[in-house]
Amino acid sequence: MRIAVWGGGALGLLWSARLAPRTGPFLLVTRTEGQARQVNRTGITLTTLAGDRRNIRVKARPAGSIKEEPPFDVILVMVKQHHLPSVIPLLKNVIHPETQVLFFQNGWGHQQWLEQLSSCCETYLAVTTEGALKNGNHVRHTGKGESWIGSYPDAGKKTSPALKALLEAAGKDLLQYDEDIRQRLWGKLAVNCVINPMTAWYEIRNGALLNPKYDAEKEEILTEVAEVASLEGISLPYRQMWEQIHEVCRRTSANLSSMLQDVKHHRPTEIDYLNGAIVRLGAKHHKKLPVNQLWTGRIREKEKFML
Ligand code: KPL
Repeated sequence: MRIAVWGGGALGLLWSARLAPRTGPFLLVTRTEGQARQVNRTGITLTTLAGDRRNIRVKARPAGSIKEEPPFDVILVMVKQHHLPSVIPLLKNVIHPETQVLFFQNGWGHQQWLEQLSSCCETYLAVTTEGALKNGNHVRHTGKGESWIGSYPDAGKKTSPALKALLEAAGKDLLQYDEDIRQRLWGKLAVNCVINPMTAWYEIRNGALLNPKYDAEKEEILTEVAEVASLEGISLPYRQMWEQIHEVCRRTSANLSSMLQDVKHHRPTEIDYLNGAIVRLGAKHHKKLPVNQLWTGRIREKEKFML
C-alpha cells in the first residue's frame, strides 16, 4: 500500500510521525522544497503527550515535484482549506479510481472539492480533535483527541481493502470509521465557531473561555450555528453542544486555538470556513445571522491589521 500525507503543518507532521512506522511505502508531501530537504536530512522530531522525544525517519518530497508518479493507494490531505484550490490539480496526477483520499480540513466548504474528485477516486471527510504544535520539523502532540472518517459524498459506500488496511495500520487509537460523518463534522464546526474567533479576538488561551464572563457571547454564536444546522437537516442539541465546547476548553485549556496562532503568525485565518460559512449557509436559507456576521467581520478586521 503506497500512502502519502499531503501537508507538512502540525497535523501533517504528527500523522506522518505516527503512521510512517506502521505502514508500507510512505511519503510526506510538503509545500516547500526546503521543508522536504530538512525532513529527509533530519527526520521528524515528535514530542509525545507523555513528554518523550522521538526521531522518526520519513521520506518527503515537495508538492511541485510530484508529477509523473505511480499513483498512491491512500492520501491523507492535511492542508488548510485555502490551499485546496492549488492542491486538487496536483492530486489528480497521482490517484487512480480506487485511491482513498481523506480530507482533514477544519470548517465547512471543502465538500465541493470532494464532490468534484469523487468521480476519479474514493473520497472521505475526516474530523479530528487532536492538538499539535509545530516548530520547524519538530511537532509536539499537545492534546489527545479522536479522529474519524466517513465516506462523502457517497455516504453508504462499503469500506475498500485499502481503507481497511489503513484503519488496521493506524489502529482505533488513531483513526475510526463513522457512518454519519456529517453529524460529526457539524459538531466540530460548532465547537470551532465558538472557540476559534473568540480566542483569536480576545487573544486568550482556550481555557480562559471557561470564565462565565464569556458565556453570553458563546451562547449567541452557538444559538445561530444550531439554527443553521437544523435548516441543513442536522440536529445539534444545544445543551450537549454547550457541554462539548466546555469540555474542549478544559481539555485544551493551555492551548492557543489554531485561529489565534494564525493571527499571531500573521497568516490568513479560517474564518471564512467557520463563522463566515455559517453566514453563507444562513443566506442560502434566507436567514440573517448577525452574531456570526459580527464575529466574521471582527476577525477579518484583525487579519487586515495583522497581515
Ligand atoms: O480545533 C481547534 C482549533 O484550535 O482549531 C480547537 C478544538 C479549538 C482546539 O484548539
